[in-house]
Amino acid sequence: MAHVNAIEPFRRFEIPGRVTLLEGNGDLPKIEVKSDWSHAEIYLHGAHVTDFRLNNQPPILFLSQCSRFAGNQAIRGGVPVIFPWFGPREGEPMHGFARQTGWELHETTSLPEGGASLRFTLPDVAGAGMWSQFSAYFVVTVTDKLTMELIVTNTSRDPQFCFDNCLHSYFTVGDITKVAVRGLKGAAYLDKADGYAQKTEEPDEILVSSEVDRTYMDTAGTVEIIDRSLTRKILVEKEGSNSTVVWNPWIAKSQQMPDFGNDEYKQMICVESGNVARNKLTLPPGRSHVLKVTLSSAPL
Ligand code: TA6
Repeated sequence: MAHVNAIEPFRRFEIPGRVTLLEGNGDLPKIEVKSDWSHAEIYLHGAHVTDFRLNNQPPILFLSQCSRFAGNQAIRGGVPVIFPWFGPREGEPMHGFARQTGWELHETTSLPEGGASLRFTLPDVAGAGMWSQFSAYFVVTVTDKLTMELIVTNTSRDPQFCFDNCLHSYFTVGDITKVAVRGLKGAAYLDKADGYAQKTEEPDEILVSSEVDRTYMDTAGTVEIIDRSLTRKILVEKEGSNSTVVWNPWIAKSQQMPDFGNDEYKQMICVESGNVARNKLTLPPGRSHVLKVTLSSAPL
C-alpha cells in the first residue's frame, strides 16, 4: 500500500475507459491504457512499457515471469529506456539510470481515432551533478500500433553533451527456433558473444540457435521479426536511430540471470533501436534529439 501516494499526484491524468492508474507489481504505480484495438501497460518506474498487445492476440512485448519490480532494479522485459549510456560503466548501473528512475506523468491525450498518448518526464534529480543539464521526455502513443519517442534536449551550455540512447525492446515469439530477423543484411556489427569482434551480416535472415548479442551500426532501416510459429511478423520501424541491437541470451546466460526464467529464452528476442557505440550522439546546446520507434504486427 506504500505507493498509493505515488499514484495520487497523477490521478488527474486518468481518462475514463482509456487511461487508468493502478497499483502494479511490487506496489509500483502502473498505467493501463486501452485503445479501440489494443491494450498497453506502463510503469512510472523507468517509464517502462511492460505490455502491448492487439485485442485477442498474443502479446507483442515479452515480460519475464521472474522480473523484479523494485525501486532500484530494472524491469526484465517490455521496453527498458536506456539512457544516457548503453552497456557497462565503471561504478554505475548497467545501461544508464533512466530505467531505474521514477518518471513523472505530465500529460495524457485521448486521440480522436480511438487511442491515447501519454507524456512522461525524467525528473531533474536523475543524473544531477554527473551530467550536463538536459531534459528528457518520453511519449507513448497507443493505437493499433505502439509508438514511443525519447526526446532529449541539451539545456546546458556544454557543447559536448554526448550520450547513448536505446529502446531495448523485448518481443514475444512462439518458438525462437522458428524465428527469422530481416533487415540487417550487409550491416557491420560488434559481436559481444565473440569478444566484440567486428563483423558484417551476410545472410538475408538472422536465425537464432545459440547466444546472439550483436550491435549493428550505421543502420537506420526497419527490422522485421518473422515468427513462423505464431504466424505473424512484428515490424520495428524507427527514426533518429543508427544502431540496432539483436539479443537472445540462450541457455547459459539465461541461467545466470536471477530475474529471467531458465527456459524463457525460447519465447523472446530483443530487437533494440537507438544510438550506441560509434553511433553515440553529441547534442549542441539548446538542441534536441528524437528517437522514435513504432511497433506493429501483421499476419504472415
Ligand atoms: O542489449 C543487449 C545487452 O547489452 C546484453 O549484452 C545483455 O547484457 C542485455 O543487454 C541485458 O542487460 P541487463 O543489464 O538488462 O541485464
